Amino acid sequence: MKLHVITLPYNVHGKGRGGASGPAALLDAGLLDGLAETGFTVAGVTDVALTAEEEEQYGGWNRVALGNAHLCQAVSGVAEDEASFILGLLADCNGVLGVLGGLQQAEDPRRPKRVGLVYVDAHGDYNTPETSPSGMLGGMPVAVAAGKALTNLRLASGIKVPLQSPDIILAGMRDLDPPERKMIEDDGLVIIREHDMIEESTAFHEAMEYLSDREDVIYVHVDLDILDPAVAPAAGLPSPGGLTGEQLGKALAAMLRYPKVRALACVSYNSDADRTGQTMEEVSKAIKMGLEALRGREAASL
Ligand SMILES: [Mn+2]
Repeated sequence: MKLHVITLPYNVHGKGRGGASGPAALLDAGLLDGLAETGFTVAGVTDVALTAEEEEQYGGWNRVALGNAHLCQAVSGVAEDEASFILGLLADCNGVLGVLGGLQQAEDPRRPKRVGLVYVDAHGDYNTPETSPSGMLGGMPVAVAAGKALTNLRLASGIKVPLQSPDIILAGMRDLDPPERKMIEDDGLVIIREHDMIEESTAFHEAMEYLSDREDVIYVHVDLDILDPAVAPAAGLPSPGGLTGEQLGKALAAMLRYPKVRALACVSYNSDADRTGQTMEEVSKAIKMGLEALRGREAASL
């Protein structure tokens, strides 16, 4: 299995701050060295970068679109190689758009692939500008991917065909805004609950099998605020409750055993706020445990 790492160190605030500090910090701490020891070939690391001209453009939301356009290019280039697996280390949840776009466009942009999304997050991120209580763009990307808002951002990110409700699984969410909850229910999104993830329940596997039957390729997106802030305080938008790094790693491994899963991204690790390094430890553990499953997958396909 050839592992390609793609980083996106930009958020609405610019480069390398807050969650955008996480990708480089994880790599600097030797995340990949650890992976190589477990038998992976790390085929390359691509750091998504805006051009000098783009860096000067104003507007955080605009920068998110520019970053996602580059991310889409990077992902589609790698995804063309069937033997590749993408590990994304992204500033925040808005990066879901560029990864989906890249997977959709891989090989032949004129014939978009059917892409399924497993969205692991304490939140639903299914707000639109009209429903959002906070107005934060980071609370909207799933709704954007589904074509419910911000069409230009979606198209800039390379998602030509919006995801349909059955293409989306929301996993582990524990903190929803009321209008968001209503929209999730109205649209009938598939939900994997936290205990289903921990226990790898029948509901968990039914949802993964359904997606595997339906899609060409599946992307597992992880907002690290799925972790319990008691064990990982420097991840995303902390919300009480959630998983340990070990529980997340085990759940990710169970997801990655499904062969259609071709990409995993972890987002919103705020290295700047991780003074003790405790969050880094939990995050690294989860990523390594998750990727372990790819080894079994490779053995099974021989
Ligand atoms: Mn999120």
